[in-house]
Amino acid sequence: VKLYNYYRSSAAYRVRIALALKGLSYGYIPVHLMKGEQYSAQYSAINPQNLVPVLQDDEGHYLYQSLAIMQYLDETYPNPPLLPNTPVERNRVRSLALIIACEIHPLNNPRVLNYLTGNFGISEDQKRDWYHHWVKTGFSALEKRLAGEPHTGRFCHGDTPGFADCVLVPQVANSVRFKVDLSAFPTILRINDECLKLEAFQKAAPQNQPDAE
Ligand SMILES: N[C@@H](CCC(=O)N[C@@H](CS)C(=O)NCC(=O)O)C(=O)O
Repeated sequence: VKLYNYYRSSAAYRVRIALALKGLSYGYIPVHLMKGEQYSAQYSAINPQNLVPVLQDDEGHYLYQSLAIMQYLDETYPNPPLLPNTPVERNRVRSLALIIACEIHPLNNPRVLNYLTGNFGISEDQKRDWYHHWVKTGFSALEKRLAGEPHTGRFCHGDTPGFADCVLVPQVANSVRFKVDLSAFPTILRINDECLKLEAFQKAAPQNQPDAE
């Protein structure tokens, strides 16, 4: 199994956490996003979307999109499970993850930020405001749900780490890097702290990757 990866990519970080929670080892193939390696002919042939992560399984299949890769891992290596048992609970966990993966992360991707600065001439301050705005909008809803729903435990769903935690921790890390004030989101911060106590999350952290700068 090989993971096309970049240490600071939060989408790749999700998959690294899932792999670590499952206890799976993998080959790390760095794709330097800041140097534009995602646009090389070789990588474009692997992923026409020019994004990381891509997972290559032990039979050579390429697997795309971090949440779909996590789902694949859960189906292929069911223990420990990343998702709960009932359809209602599974919807809860997936919908928490999708608040980040669909409503925050795509708006704050480097290619989106570069398009705003490059094509519309917005300043670095405006870019920062844009980034902060979408994190705060998404995190406000996520915080309300996590703080108010009875299934929230030590982690996003109960007392074992799972699918939503794999997505929450990388978004918190990114938001801290972009200096977003997260003090209005105590439940998110508490769960993030709980996750970071675990070896799987530490192993997957950006600073512990071979291409970390
Ligand atoms: N929806 C995709 C998003 C992947 C994605 O946006 N990856 C970012 C890094 S976090 C990337 O490769 N960006 C390259 C770029 O912006 O040029 C997923 O979940 O896998």
